[in-house]
Amino acid sequence: MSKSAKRVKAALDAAGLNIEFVEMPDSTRTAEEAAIACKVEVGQIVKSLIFEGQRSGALKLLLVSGDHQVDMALAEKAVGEGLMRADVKRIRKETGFAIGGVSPIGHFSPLPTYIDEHLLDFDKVWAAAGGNNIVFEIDPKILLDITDAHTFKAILK
Ligand code: 5CA
Repeated sequence: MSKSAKRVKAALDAAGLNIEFVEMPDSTRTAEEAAIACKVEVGQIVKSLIFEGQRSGALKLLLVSGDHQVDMALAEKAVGEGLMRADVKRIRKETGFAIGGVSPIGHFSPLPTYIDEHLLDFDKVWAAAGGNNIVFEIDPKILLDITDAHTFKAILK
């Protein structure tokens, strides 16, 4: 397992969860690819998107269903400030994850987290485990709990 995946595993263990990671033979880099690999609806894939607060400069983590997209006005309302996409190099340096493998948990330091309420419609969702072909399954309510997330509304793609 990569260092990044080990960090995700350690964070899940610390939250009292014993979750098996699944290493896929094919890429899970995008939500569409992950849905095929996991044999689930694309809506059940968790996209872990990193934004930067325009006022605070702080990174914010938005967990969005694979069949939803962020509506900037709704997201900014939830977060309480303007948002812009974070720089890829900054994401790598500050979270420890590369695009395509950003996990909802196990960042170098925890980020303020917001979860698309649509993810809570499913019994199980799948998220990146720190690499571009490694994923894990989790109850979205537990994901909300362990990331201390606020809910927000995203919109259908
Ligand atoms: N492994 C899958 C889900 S299991 C995954 O990580 N999906 S994702 O949607 O969270 O990650 C890909 C996302 O990274 C894209 O939706 C996009 O928002 C973002 N992304 C891709 N390329 C770039 C880029 N060049 N700069 C900033 N963000 C990017």
